[in-house]
Amino acid sequence: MEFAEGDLVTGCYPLCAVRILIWIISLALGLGGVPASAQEVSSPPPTQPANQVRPQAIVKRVATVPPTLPAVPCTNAPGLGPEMIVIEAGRFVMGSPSNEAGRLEQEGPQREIVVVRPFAIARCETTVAEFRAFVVATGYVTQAEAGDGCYVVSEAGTDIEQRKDRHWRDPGFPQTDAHPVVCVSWNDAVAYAEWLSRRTGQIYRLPTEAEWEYTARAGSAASRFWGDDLNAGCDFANAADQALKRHYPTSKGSFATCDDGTIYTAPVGRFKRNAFGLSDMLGNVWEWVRDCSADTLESVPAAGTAWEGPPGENCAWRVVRGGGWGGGPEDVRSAIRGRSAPSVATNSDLGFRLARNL
Ligand SMILES: [Ca+2]
Ligand SMILES: [Ca+2]
Repeated sequence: MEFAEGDLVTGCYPLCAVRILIWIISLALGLGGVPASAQEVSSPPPTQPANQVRPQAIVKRVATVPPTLPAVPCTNAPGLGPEMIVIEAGRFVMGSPSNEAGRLEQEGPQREIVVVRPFAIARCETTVAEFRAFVVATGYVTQAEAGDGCYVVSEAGTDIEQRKDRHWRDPGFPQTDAHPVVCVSWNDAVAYAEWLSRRTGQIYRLPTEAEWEYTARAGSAASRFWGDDLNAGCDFANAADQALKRHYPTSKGSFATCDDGTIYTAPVGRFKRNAFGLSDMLGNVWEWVRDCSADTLESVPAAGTAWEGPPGENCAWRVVRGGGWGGGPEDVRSAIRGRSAPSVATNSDLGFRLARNL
């Protein structure tokens, strides 16, 4: 799978449901992973201005050696901030080795990253209910609604199409309050984070790309937190699987041979968690991160902060991570890197989760 610089598409083995840019760069050798821990906790601030609400308390998590944890539904409370896990500072190897199956060249060269600052990250993807609370409170109109709509899967499941009548309220498949919000742009996600920050007095934001991969790996150097076998992933991630294949029998492309029971999005927290206790880091929906899109990992700051692009230039692309329900299971890996324009490339398998400063 190769796409020339400037092409807007694809990642889209089965359904072309995510429009990402693929770049071609040099290969790199593997370095191995360095596990780190998720730990302790902080609480909401001791004082709270009168016009702010108190966010949900952060849940204590302790690092575990087993690579996965049982599934636990998220208890995200709309308007109060998501359930979050504190991640301690630590180091890890970012990117994929040159022999990783499904690897894209922008996933290298592998870099040792030291995440200098502890932070908290949402245990689950942002839900429809949470996003609705923002819209109700502010009257916010997403860029898909204000513009030309969301990119969704065509009826045959063989292509994607932008439809003006598709947006986060109706992406073309059933979405309850517990499902991850989709069809939101990077700008929409940032607007949501800024609103929640104002409302709670905490600093909510998108995770940096390094923070995202650090927490997605949760100490694992394998391509996925459960190992390397995509066909063994149906307990851990909602990806393109046999349920999707049955629904779109004429669709070409690769599907996991297992059945995760979900055609489109799944309610957040339904699948087994990684060792840091996080749900759906891989699969379900792709997730926006803060960073401007760097062609290689060489540009990613070694301290785990965000790369904001070349000085003095506007950032034309923002990074998306983790794969989703409609993309190929090859994309459901800790190192996968896609990118999309921050304002227009909303998609029915693209959402986000928040991080929070401590
Ligand atoms: Ca699925
Ligand atoms: Ca995800």
